[in-house]
Amino acid sequence: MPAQTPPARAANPVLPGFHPDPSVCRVGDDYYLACSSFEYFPGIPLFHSRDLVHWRQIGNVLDRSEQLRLPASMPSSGGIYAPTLRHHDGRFWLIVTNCSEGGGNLIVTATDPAGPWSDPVWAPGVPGIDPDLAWDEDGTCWCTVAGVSQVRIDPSTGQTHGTPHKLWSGGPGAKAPEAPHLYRVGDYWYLLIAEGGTERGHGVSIARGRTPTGPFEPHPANPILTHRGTDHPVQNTGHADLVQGPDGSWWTVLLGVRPRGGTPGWHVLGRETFLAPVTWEDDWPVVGEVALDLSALPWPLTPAPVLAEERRDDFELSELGPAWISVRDRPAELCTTKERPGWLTLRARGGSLDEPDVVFTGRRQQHHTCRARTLVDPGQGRGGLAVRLDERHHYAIEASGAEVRVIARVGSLRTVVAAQSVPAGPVVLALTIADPPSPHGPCTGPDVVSLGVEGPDGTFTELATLDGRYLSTEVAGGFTGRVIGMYATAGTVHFDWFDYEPLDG
Ligand code: 6LW
Repeated sequence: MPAQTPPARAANPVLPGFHPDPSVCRVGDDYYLACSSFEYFPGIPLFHSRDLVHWRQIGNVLDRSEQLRLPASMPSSGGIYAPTLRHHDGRFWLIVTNCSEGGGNLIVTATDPAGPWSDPVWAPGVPGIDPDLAWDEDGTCWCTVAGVSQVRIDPSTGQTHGTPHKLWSGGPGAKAPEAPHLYRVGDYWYLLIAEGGTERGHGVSIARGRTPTGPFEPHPANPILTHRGTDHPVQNTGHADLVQGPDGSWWTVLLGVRPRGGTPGWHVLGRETFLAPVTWEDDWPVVGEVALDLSALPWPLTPAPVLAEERRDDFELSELGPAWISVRDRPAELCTTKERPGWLTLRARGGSLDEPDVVFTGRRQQHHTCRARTLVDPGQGRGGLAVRLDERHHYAIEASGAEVRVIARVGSLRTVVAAQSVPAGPVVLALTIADPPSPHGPCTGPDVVSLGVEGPDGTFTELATLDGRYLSTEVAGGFTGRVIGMYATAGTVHFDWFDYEPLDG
């Protein structure tokens, strides 16, 4: 099938799909951005841009097992939370929390953000999640964490000095003061935080002081950004990081979600990265609208062509591209393009999609409507194509021998929804995610997921269509979003190609 190359977007979200907790830094004309990755390996997708709108993934920060171990004991939505990415003294610094057994706060560095990144330096004295690094004028580095508290740190060793001290906890009684970032702008140090929790109450608040250690005076009208209680199509806005645009104007990256359907609204793509303008009044930042259209930015846009391999992977290369992510780990003996050239080989280790040790490799669902297909040769094994939110929430179409089956897992319920005989051998498995049928009402879900097989002439035979709400964060909980990919649950399963086609109009 020819690769689709739709025109470049100048739209928010600038990173659609499961790309939460953005942290951004500028080095000359270049921008770099990192996101959380939770239970997926490799961890922390890293993006480059020249215009803050068009981002290309140039790697993953934690792409070696020595850097990132995510044990089976770690639940989904554990793992890698909320990095801070900064450039200081000629190097990139990234601090992040690995919320899993044997984890903690860690710092990695690189001279080239595309990698390699260093092995982690652990910082056991850092007293919480969502760590930030900021250097003051004399080179002292301050690490500020959710809560909000702060400790002096030597980021090259992870050694903290002194006792952590409380800085500011947002508005009185505010839930979850977190995601702190500390900046020097003009005569003030600004402490930017998220508060209200990462759900509909999410918001951004700010305080300022004369030194990086405070005392901090809160903005009189906090939060400076929230969509709580509004009918804005972008909800849960919060977890922001500030940056200057190519023209010196100020901007923020932040996370938001796009709920769809009736009440209460379901978001299925995870928390996405948005861009919004910032102006300054009385030495306080004022966040402008989180607009869905960014075409009128005050600097030239530099759209990157959509690469064919972003839509379709023929598995011709010896390494998988950076957008492919696996659940918890990706040992070469279980996931490789080297065993059968031109194919992705997945070797099951026993676990099904219901288990933490499933062998699964996929990509984020980034469009509300889309189609994904793969040509699978199950051999003597069993494997297929799945939309995954976590172990307890996924839909799959699976091939084994001369049969394909659609399996739905929702919470504690797991059922084979449909089965059909097919000629033994390679078969094209397909799924389409579409708008829910009209008419819409208060109980209408966000979308529908159809799963089936494609014949040699391209005809799609649907085996089942399932309500997408059960693969939403509002149902499943957690911090991630849908990932669509291939898996093996028994034996060795080969995939000749995988394609992903956006259908959003
Ligand atoms: C993260 C926190 C948050 O640690 O969600 O929205 C948590 N903000 O800052 C998980 O991403």
